Amino acid sequence: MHDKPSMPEMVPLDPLPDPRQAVEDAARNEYEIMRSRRTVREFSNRPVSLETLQWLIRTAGSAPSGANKQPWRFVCVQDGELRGRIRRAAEKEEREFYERRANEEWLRDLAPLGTDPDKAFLENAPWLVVVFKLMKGDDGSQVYYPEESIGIAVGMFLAAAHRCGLATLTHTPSPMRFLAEVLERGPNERPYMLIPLGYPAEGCKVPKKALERKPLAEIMVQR
Ligand code: IYR
Repeated sequence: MHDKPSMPEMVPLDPLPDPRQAVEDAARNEYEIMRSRRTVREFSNRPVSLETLQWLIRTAGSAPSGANKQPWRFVCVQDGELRGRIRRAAEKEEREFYERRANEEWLRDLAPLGTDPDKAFLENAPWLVVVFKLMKGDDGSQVYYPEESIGIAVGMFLAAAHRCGLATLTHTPSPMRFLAEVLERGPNERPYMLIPLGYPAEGCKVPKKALERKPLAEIMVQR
């Protein structure tokens, strides 16, 4: 008869990670990252590689869209001559806006941001991404919910750039028709937004007012 082997020393099982806690931590971490995004209006001339921009645009292009029609085009401009033309045309519209088109309330709302018709960032950022909305597919087919779709894609672009340590600015000179002419886009493309992309200039500051966000209780309703 053999002795029964004695039990080896036992230790308790490590608790399994709580999957719910993992999701909450991930969501909170995402918040911490995204809340630190700031719109900047002064860019450094430090370059951003074409490959970097290509990944960001692939990310934007992965957005959901109406019937998956992907009604967007991202025109990425570095050419100095084109950017000079874009800046001059945008500043002309912006001067009109600040001097005539904007009403009192609008100007009052903008005052804490310190914006003005000078748009040096259109030439200074390493890239100028001009986003166009497709009113028809390239094959002439219908598109659906283009406004919603392109808004989502641009949001994903801004978030991705921020997560890579890059700064962006959402600029919408109005009207923007001149962009389609300068960039020789076809009749099915409408300018949607100008997005300078790069690193913030050294010592770049942002307006304090722009840091304010509504508290959760004001933006979330639970029923
Ligand atoms: N397009 C102008 C004015 C402007 C309008 C809004 I609304 C802003 O949030 C910021 C600026 C400009 O770019 O100066």
